[in-house]
Amino acid sequence: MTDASRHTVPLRQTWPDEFVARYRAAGHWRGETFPGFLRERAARFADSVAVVGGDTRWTYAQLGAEAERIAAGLLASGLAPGDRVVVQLGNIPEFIAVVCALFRAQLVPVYALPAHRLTEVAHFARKSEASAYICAERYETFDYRTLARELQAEVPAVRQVFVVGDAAEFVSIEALDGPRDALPGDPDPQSVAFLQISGGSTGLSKLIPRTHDDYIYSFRASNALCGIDADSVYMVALPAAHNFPMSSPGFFGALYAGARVVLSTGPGPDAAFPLIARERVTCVGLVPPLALLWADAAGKTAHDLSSLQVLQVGGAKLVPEAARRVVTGLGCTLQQVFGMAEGLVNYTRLDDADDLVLTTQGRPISGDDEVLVVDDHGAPVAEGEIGHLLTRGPYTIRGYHNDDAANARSFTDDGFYRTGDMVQRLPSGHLIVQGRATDHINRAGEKISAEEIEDHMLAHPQVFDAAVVSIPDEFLGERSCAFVIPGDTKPRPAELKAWVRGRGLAAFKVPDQIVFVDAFGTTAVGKVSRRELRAQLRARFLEEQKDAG
Ligand code: OOB
Repeated sequence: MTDASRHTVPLRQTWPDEFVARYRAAGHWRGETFPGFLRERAARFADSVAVVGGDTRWTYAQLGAEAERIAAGLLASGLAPGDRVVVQLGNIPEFIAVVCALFRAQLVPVYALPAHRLTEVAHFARKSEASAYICAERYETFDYRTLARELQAEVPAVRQVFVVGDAAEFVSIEALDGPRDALPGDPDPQSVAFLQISGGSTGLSKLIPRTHDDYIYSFRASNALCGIDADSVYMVALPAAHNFPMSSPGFFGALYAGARVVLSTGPGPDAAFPLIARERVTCVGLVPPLALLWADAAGKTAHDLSSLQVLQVGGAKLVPEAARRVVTGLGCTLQQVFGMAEGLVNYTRLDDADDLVLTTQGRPISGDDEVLVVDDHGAPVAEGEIGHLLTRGPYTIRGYHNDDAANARSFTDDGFYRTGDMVQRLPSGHLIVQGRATDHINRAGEKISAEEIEDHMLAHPQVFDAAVVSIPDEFLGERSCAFVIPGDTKPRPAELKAWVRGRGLAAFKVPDQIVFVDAFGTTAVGKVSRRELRAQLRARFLEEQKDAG
């Protein structure tokens, strides 16, 4: 069956012809594809260790064979090239094998994080028109087979479920097999390889179609900037489905280089340090709160961390003082990473002067990354002033999947992506992130849309109105606080938190704090936007705290 007949919305990510020509001529887009490069590495690095996780240790040849078996099995079980498959797996080797298999079969992964629950997973499945769901029997004590049943009840188009581990009534990934000659050839390098999930600054997460050419460029170029080669050992400590540990340089960068990927099931020192010592890990990416935790624990641990060369920190702002603590605590090279699943990634360079590394979030990967810093009306700000960051380039999308409203909002007429971030640009091109223009909470790198959580809270019968804002938090960077005007009877905070969780959402979206207020008390004349309202509530709250403290 062709893609067109199974799906109402085709997968597409296109750049105007002149940009395609430019990115090709510059050597950014080389016509490489995921199945193409993975097959080549399986042969070239056959006996090198590719993936380590739990009790598993796969060489490149073994990873390649696993991917072929699973790919053939998925097609034999009725999936067809072009079908979209929601993948929700934790940091286990099977995650990598499954994703490589999907590429091999020209099936399109849609990445969910392990923390996502029914509401989110169902949204991804609907929006992508997914035909299948792949999960693990269990990860961090949660049984995903239960979620699979609920998902199929809610989105019947998800006809098949494949499970790593005990599959119950579903199909076991371990048992999959099929004829290798049914596997397709290599895809068009400009076709969409997968759908990544956006941080979701307004409402629900959007789906981000990334092409083979553009994504491979992003991690090939990242390898050079992060010092990754065949001798590197790259650790995935953050959730592997996130863009940062996937491609900046991530496990794909590592596999591209013939390096070793080590999966840590937990991001904390307890799980990661013994693995670093055992596998001689050279590079790892963390969010700021974890980096601080690691820096603190490094001074007390008996594990040998001397192999660590580069510690990358990104996903949320690392303030200079925290950066200093990280450098002192871990004694390796710090690299700040400011990226987004939509594309643009900035790195401090490994040989940048200390003050740039400590105080900036780096500069773009590519000479062809166009960066504009503009005022509220879209006019460029003066050099060094703070403004909105807009960008377009060889690995930044031109549009979301199946979302006209978001596309109208998030892209300019000439194809720049409105990142929502407020930045300052130094003459060297380095960017300092100074905040953002959109109302989301960046909770230790997890992005939470204020609007999405307000919607769920408003559905509670005893909530008259709710506004969710970010509050600075010493450990998380930001935490979420919901201001609630109760209805006739005031619910207990714990009840409201349980309510949000009960709506089938990731636990990180449950408000950290709930503050009841009688009214939002907007003194401004006339209609106040939600954005202004949130800003007022946040300001008043912080003021009151200052007075109290
Ligand atoms: C990464 O990707 P997303 O899609 O989860 O979130 C993107 C947003 C950015 O627009 C920015 O608001 C924030 O996360 N952010 C940072 C930051 N890195 C990301 N804010 C301040 N300082 C930083 N270093 O988070 C992501 C994707 C690829 C690589 C690294 C991070």
